[in-house]
Formats: sequence, structure tokens, C-alpha cells
Amino acid sequence: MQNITLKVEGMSCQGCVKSVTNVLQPIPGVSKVVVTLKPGQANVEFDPAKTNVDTLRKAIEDAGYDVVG
Ligand SMILES: [Cu+2]
Repeated sequence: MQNITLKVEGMSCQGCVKSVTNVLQPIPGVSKVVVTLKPGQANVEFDPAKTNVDTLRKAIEDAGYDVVG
């Protein structure tokens, strides 16, 4: 298992937190998702054999938020 914290910009309320959580959770290989508003970030635990950071990043961006760093 690999654990990464992505900096997410554009979240303004708990609804956004839920949206980001909801797009990450169903990705195959993702086992744990903790999204926080302040600071705006997503901590994700995933199986690197099944998914990767680019996939996680793209899912967040497709939901309308920016991943920085
Ligand atoms: Cu919101």
C-alpha cells in the first residue's frame, strides 16, 4: 500500500469534500480516502499495482478541482 497526500484547490465547502471523496473512493485499488477542507487536501491510501497518482489526480481534476504540487 502506498499513501499520498494531494493538495487540492477549489474546495469551498463540505459538499466539495464529499465530491472529491466520492470520485476517489470507487477507483479500483483505493482503500482509504480522507479529504479535508482546511487544509485543502486529499490523503489517499492505494495499491500501486492497481492504480497510480496520475489516475487519482485526473479523477479530482475531472470533478472540477485543481491538484497542485
Ligand atoms: Cu462546495
